[in-house]
Amino acid sequence: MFCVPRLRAFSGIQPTSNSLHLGNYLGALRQWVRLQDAYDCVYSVVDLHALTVAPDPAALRERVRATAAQFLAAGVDPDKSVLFVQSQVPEHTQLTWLLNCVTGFGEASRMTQFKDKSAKVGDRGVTVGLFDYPVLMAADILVYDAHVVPVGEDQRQHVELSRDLAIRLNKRFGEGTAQVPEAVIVKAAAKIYDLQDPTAKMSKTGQAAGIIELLDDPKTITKRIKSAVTDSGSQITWDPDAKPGVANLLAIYSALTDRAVSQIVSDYQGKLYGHLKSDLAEIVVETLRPFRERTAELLSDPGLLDGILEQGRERARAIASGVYGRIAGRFGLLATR
Ligand code: AQP
Repeated sequence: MFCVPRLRAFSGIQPTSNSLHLGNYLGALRQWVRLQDAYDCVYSVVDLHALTVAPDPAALRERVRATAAQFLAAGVDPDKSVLFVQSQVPEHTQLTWLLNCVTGFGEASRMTQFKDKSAKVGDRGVTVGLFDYPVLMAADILVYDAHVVPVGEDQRQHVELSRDLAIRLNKRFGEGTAQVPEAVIVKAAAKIYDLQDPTAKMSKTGQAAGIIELLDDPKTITKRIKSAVTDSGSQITWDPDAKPGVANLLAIYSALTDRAVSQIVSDYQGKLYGHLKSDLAEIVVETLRPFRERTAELLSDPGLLDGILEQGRERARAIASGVYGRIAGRFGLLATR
């Protein structure tokens, strides 16, 4: 009997806040959990990426552990998936240098997230690290020979760059140098928007009132949803262009209940925005209640969390060192042993 090897998935989330938000959950984390039965999954707290926004060191240490606990609470299973902290696997930065040397400056300059983020921090805060972020992300993916990368829409361009670089390596150094990855983006939850500005994506570094944090208490969640910006008129209809606020609430509702938007719209015929908001608040609160409790449990047992991350580090290194050695060898670098 033939045993078909499973494909590999890689993804990561930055520890840039104490709590992840609903966009991270619906756009990424929930897909991660669903992929675990079909793929060999490698998931990372990408702390090196978080350095691009100059975090306070004590806060960063705490957030790395809090982010890992939230991965587990969402359902990442360390017996099935590799869960580790990026900076503990040095091959990520080693491969970044090799990739820097095949990435065009113009190519890196076209990354829209760099343009958005650098506009936010202004000239004095823009670092080479922020500019190089997509190349580090390409190294994260290629160093595991990942076939698929489950992410939200905002990361599509970065995964495209990873593909381009893998194809380039294969052309330059021969087929089999790098695995060409593909983004996995679930359309319905690909982009969750800010509750106060439904034209901007919900982001950890956005205004508090526009975000639903996964660790928020029920009162805060209810307040945020009830004060979400809705649009003129009172009819509940799906019209992302004319009614982006209502469309965002409907998208969240649909993603959390696995019901089609059209069904939800028809249930709310003749009802007001207030009804939709109250029901959605309850759905979000009840979905997140067990998540919040499990995260607190995990954070109260540091030994357990450290053990999981240590085991993940060893498993991640076992893969990354082999792949890095292969790619570095094709570049002409001498083997380290
Ligand atoms: N609003 C969103 N809707 C859907 N998916 C989203 N993701 C982020 N925001 C949304 C997905 O979550 C994963 C982790 O993202 P990240 O934290 O590593 O970086 P990010 O995309 O820059 O997320 P944030 O929240 O905006 O962080 P900050 O404010 O720190 O930059 C990715 O798969 C992303 O697509």
